[in-house]
Amino acid sequence: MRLDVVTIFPEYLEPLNVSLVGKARARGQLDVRVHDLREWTHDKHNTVDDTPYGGGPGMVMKPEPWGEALDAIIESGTSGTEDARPTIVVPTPSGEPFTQEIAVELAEKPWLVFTPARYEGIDRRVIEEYGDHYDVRELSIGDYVLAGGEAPVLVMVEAVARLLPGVLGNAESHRDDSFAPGAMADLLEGPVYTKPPEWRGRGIPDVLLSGHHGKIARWRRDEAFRRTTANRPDLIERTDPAAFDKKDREMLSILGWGPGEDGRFGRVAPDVEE
Ligand code: 6GU
Repeated sequence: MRLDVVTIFPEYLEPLNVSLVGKARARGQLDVRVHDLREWTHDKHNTVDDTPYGGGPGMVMKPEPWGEALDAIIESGTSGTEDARPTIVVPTPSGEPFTQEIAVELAEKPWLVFTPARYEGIDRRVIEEYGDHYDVRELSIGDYVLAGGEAPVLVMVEAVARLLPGVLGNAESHRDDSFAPGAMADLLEGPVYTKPPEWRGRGIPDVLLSGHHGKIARWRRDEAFRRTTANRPDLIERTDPAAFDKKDREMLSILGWGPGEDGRFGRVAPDVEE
């Protein structure tokens, strides 16, 4: 997969040299190119922003440098044939929420171009212009406001890169990811433990030492229900109740959850402490 990032802070993307993404690059599984937007300015001060039409606070990123940058990068991707078209990812707090499902979709693309902006964002005409010719995805990483899209790019690239074949080492490892699409239910993963068996007087749950794989799997699922009901009740509420077996329903009942009028599960008793 090829990844291009256009930014006025190339050094902000240094973490792409580290850890999982850095190793994928070193192995040739990822071709990452970080570009300085100011290379496509022509004035003495390398201006990338200007005041907003209509007034108001802050500055808006000018369309011309983005247009020249994107044209040059797209042109560098060979002939302009159908499959040489990148997907353009525009990080913005006004975008569609970035989810595991979108990470899976993006991981199937051969080429992503990220356009992290500073200030109040990029002149709308840039998104419209490239949206007419390319797949443009405006994505937000959550309900809070950051000073720029660079940190969101790091987030999205890591979420996508770990899904690429051969990057994580163990293909099985994705299957149980919380939020894995098509999972039986969207459950958060429960607690994990390793050696030593006792630390500061704290042991580990006996079942994990039992060697009984069936009981261990059941315990893990029960713990997943504990965590999910406590931290993300919305994930249980939106799950098709057909995904819950008899043992799931028993656990949910212990946690104070049961089916409502429509069969979907909701809290029917006061919250149970973790
Ligand atoms: Cl993608 N950008 C900025 N600036 N803030 C955000 C965001 C993106 N997602 C959540 N907050």
